[in-house]
Amino acid sequence: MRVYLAKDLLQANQSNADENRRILKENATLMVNIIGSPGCGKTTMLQQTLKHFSKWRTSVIVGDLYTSEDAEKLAPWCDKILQINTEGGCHLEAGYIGDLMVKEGLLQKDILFIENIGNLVCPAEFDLGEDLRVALISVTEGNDKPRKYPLPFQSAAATLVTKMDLLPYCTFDLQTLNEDLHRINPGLEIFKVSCTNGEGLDSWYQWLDKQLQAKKRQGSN
Ligand SMILES: Nc1nc2c(ncn2[C@@H]2O[C@H](COP(=O)(O)OP(=O)(O)OP(=O)(O)O)[C@@H](O)[C@H]2O)c(=O)[nH]1
Ligand SMILES: [Mg+2]
Repeated sequence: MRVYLAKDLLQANQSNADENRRILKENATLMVNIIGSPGCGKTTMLQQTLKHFSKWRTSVIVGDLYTSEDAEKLAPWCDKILQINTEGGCHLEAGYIGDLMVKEGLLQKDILFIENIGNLVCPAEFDLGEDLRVALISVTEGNDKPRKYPLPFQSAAATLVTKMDLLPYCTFDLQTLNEDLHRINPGLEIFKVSCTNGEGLDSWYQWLDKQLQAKKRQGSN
C-alpha cells in the first residue's frame, strides 16, 4: 500500500501554482482568488464588480460542490464563465485551474476571477498561482472568525467586510475586527462594503483597478 503525505500533495500543488503564476505573467492576466465562508457574499460581490468593470475582458471560474447556480448568476456579466463541481471536494487546486486557463482561452482576458468553494479552511491552504487573494467576511458571521481561521486573512492582499447594511442588526465589533486583522496581516487592505446599498464598493473598485494597471505594466516590461 502506498501512503501519500499531505505535505507532498501540497508540494505538487505548489509547483502547479508557480507554473500558473508564470503563464499569467507572460499573458499579463490578473488572477484574483476569492475566499470566504458559505454565503458570505462572494457571488453577489463578483456580480457587482463584473458589472462595474464591463469594459474589461473578464473570465470567472466558480467552484461549488454541486449546482451551476452561481455560474448562471455571473454569466451575463463576464466574457467567459466556467463552473467546477467538486462533488464534495472542499477547495480548488492549481493543476486543473492551469489546464482550464490554457484550454478555455482564459489567458486572453484581462482578469480571471476565481470564486473558491465556500470555506475558510481548505481553500486557504492551496495556492492557485493567483496574483491576489481576497478574503471575505460578512458581518453576520461574527467578528471572531479571523482569530479562529487566520490563514485566509493572513495570506490575502485585501479583505472585504461584506453586508455592512446589516451591521445595525448584528453583534459584530468592527473595531476588534480591525485590530485582529491588522495583527494577523499588517499590510492587509480592508474594505467595508454592502452590495445592497453600494457602500464602500468604489474604494474596492479603485484598488482593484490599480492592481490591474500594475499587472499590465509588469507584462509590458
Ligand atoms: N443584506 C445583504 N445581503 C447580501 C449582501 N451580499 C450578499 N447578500 C445575500 O447573502 C446571500 C448569500 O450571497 P452569495 O453572494 O450567494 O454568497 P456566496 O458567498 O457566493 O455563497 P456560496 O457560493 O454558497 O458560498 C444571498 O441571499 C445574497 O443576496 C449584502 O451586501 N447585503
Ligand atoms: Mg457563491
